[in-house]
Amino acid sequence: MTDKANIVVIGTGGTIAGQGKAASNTSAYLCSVLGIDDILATIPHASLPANLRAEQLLQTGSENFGNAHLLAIGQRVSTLLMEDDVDGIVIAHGTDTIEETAYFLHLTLKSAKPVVLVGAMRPPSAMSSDAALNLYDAIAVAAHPGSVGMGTLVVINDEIHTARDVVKSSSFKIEAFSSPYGPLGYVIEGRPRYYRHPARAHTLATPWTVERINSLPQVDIIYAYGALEPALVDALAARAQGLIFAGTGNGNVAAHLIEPLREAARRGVHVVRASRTGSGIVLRNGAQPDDTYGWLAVDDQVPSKARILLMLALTQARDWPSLQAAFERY
Ligand code: DAS
Repeated sequence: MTDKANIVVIGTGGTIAGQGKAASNTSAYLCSVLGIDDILATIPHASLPANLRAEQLLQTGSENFGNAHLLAIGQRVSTLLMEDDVDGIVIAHGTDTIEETAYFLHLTLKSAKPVVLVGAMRPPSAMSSDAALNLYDAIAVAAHPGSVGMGTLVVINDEIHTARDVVKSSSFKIEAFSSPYGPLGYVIEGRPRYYRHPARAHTLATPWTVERINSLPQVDIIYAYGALEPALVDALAARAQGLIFAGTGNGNVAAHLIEPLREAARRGVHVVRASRTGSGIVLRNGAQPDDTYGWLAVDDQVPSKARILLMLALTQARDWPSLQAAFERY
């Protein structure tokens, strides 16, 4: 027996499990090659405040993750969190869609125990790889009492981010992740320091429980540009239950796309006005009369995570006031 926290570290692939031919390969390398035991062997266990148990759940780049992957990760994490001798979970994950998996878990896990996602921008084989330090920090955060009740966290580049806000905003830099309102805290010398709490409802305070979700509805994202043709909107509206329209600026919709999107809404497709800018608010009835057109407005969420939220909201509600309330509450 020790007084260290018991942390399960789950491997799913990504750059943190990658390998290049040479130490100079910081961008050209194979992803998802190393097993979670190999990655854990690169960090000093003795100085960690945790007993570790490793588990390889997946071994693939996160760009391949569909809804079934989200559900598989969520259900496994949820099962582990119910074990009395598990105090927290770390998930080593590809960075491309880490924010989507993290937000899904943030909204559907029913536990206050810490769940921390971690990735790396350079594989362990590269010079100045961030893999080992990020993993070490993530375990330290999962083992820290201050992380209890914070929802799902993403730890990378010395920073602790809430799953709700964090986005990948660079394709190659070590400082690839940012939150529009800043991180919740930092990790220094393996010690987490918190400065803020997540303001929006998560985990125990949401109506969604991952074990009760068998499948997720089809929600697609449309990226706006001036020459976007109505045929693309029509094609997606024919198959989707929800459409996130990543409009220009503050959720603007080109004049020739208004009628196709109104028609989609008339046919029961839930259309959400969002922004392709990557940050900021899209205000209901601001740039467009959403009440008149039967559309929803995203508040401040980015399109990729608005998709996660709308899928979950649609598992329980179809009326626009409930769906709009979800964007303002979570
Ligand atoms: N292949 C990408 C992924 O798995 C890259 C990465 O992990 O950074 O998301």
